[in-house]
Amino acid sequence: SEMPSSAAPLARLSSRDADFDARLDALLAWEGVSDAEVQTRVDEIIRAVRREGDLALLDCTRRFDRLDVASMAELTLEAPRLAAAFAGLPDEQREALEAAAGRIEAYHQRQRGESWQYQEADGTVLGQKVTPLDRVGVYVPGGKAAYPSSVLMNVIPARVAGVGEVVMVVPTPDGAVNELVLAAAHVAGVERVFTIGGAQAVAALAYGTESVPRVDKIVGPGNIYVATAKRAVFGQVGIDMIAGPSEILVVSDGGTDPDWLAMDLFSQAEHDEQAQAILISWDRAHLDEVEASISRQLPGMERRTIIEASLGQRGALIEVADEAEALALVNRIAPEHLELSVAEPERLLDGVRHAGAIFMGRYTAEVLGDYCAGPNHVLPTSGTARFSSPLGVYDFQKRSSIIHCTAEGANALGPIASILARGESLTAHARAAENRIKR
Ligand code: HSO
Ligand code: ZN
Repeated sequence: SEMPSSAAPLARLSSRDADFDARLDALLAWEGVSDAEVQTRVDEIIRAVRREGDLALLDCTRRFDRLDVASMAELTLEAPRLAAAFAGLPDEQREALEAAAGRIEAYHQRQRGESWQYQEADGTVLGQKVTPLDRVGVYVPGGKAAYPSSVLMNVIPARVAGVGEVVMVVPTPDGAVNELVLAAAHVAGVERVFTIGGAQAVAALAYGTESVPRVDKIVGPGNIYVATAKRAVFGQVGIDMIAGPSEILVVSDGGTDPDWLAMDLFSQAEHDEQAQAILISWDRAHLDEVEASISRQLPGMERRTIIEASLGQRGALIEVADEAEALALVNRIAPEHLELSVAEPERLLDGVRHAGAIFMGRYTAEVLGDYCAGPNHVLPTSGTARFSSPLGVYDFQKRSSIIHCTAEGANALGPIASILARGESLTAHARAAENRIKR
């Protein structure tokens, strides 16, 4: 059947509609990636990499990336090659990358967790020692979803945490290298890049091969093979969260230019067909204006087909009764990005409990946070802002607890430990504690 060109570009909902809850739930529904067939293939690839190391990597790269090389040396890029990629960029791109990296670093410096200690009355010193991970692997997708900005966002917090070595993997299908990605790796301080991808790259980072060093944590987005492989190696190494499609939720009081809001919605929608862009307002005439602006601006967009699919499947303009209802909806959706496009965003902020990143006021377009404001753009999606946080320095640090008992401290704690140990029938525990009780 043919779609009339005047068809609404996205759904209109009102909180007064009888079927509002059901429609909203349908709109928000997102099934995480899991596919039995992909799982099987990923398990095979992981097994091959564990067994054959570099040979398996070369074989997978030949099969999946159509890139036939004789050794891993040809798939390894060292610091001078990354520096050359940076040097080869136009001035304006070099300056923009450095400006963004500077702001991102300054913001993340404030996230550094510090070690601490305190003393109990019995003289025992207790503390927490913070240490960075030794080595981290950053996955960067190839092809159309290769974002240099994501290189900065994944690598800089690791560097600020003090991670010893950051290695990057990025597939180069048919040998096509993305110079901007390599330049961003240089700016962010990546030591080495391997031009491998997919489940094989994840397996190599998790277990190590002759040429790829084993890392302690793997971060960065990827397709279903990469996500499935990350889940499979979790436990062997740490992983970051597994991101769903990108989302934006805008709350507008009606005072922001509808053309600005339409473009803010487009800016998330253009990421991919599954991306979600939603606008909430209590001003119906304003929603009409935004809808008209969307229809007017859409035909001129380069990524029109993607935006159209995204808005058509998962986008919505939602009318609510008032500010309080808007806030309740925000917390129910727990969006990745929240734009408070209102006159007094500070007043609404108090009521926001669940959101990955909050963009305050009419001038704070999400795009500024995506690239250069300073905070991280790797954020919890699909409602996971209920329980998780933006990628940060804390994701690359771990904590060890410190206990230092004096003789007096051991004497005070000994009886307590002994009683609890005997309650668990663990007599060696009990006697180890009792040995240190003064007679
Ligand atoms: N909006 C994306 C990040 C990004 N935008 C990268 C442009 N490039 C995260 O949801
Ligand atoms: Zn974006």
